[in-house]
Amino acid sequence: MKFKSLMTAVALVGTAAAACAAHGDAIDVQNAWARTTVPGQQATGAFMTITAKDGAKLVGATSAVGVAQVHEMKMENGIMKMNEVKGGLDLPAGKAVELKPGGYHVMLMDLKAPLAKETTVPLTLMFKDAKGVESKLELKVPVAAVAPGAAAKPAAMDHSMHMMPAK
Ligand SMILES: [Cu+2]
Repeated sequence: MKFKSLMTAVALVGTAAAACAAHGDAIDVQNAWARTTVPGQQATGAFMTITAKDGAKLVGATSAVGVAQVHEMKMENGIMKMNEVKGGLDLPAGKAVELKPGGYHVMLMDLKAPLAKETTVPLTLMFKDAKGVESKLELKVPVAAVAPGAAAKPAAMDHSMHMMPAK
């Protein structure tokens, strides 16, 4: 798959937020983080807030650490389930779309090694704009046990959910 390099940006989350804005990038990613894993754990989630200035769809993701998929988590018949978002996650123009535990997330599966805290994982997000033009955004996502800035809370429930990726 070939992407236009026009909108490609390497954003080191946090430090590069201002630089992104300065370049007038159409897509802004804030507060990205990926959840730590323990040895033997095959899957985890990456979370962030994405704003597409002119609207776009998040159509996919790739990562060197394993298989990446855009997932949606929701209740079905009283059971929390997650599925790949088919056709892309809609990012309405100018609206911050939150990917967070219990909702949309980027699933990282078939992990080659545990994700340790205070490391980063490379993550490439693929977008398609209203005209169908594809672009990608390369991120270095910090690994953390809980959402940065969020109050510490038990993560056991989220972990159990992530043990069952829908294939
Ligand atoms: Cu998932």
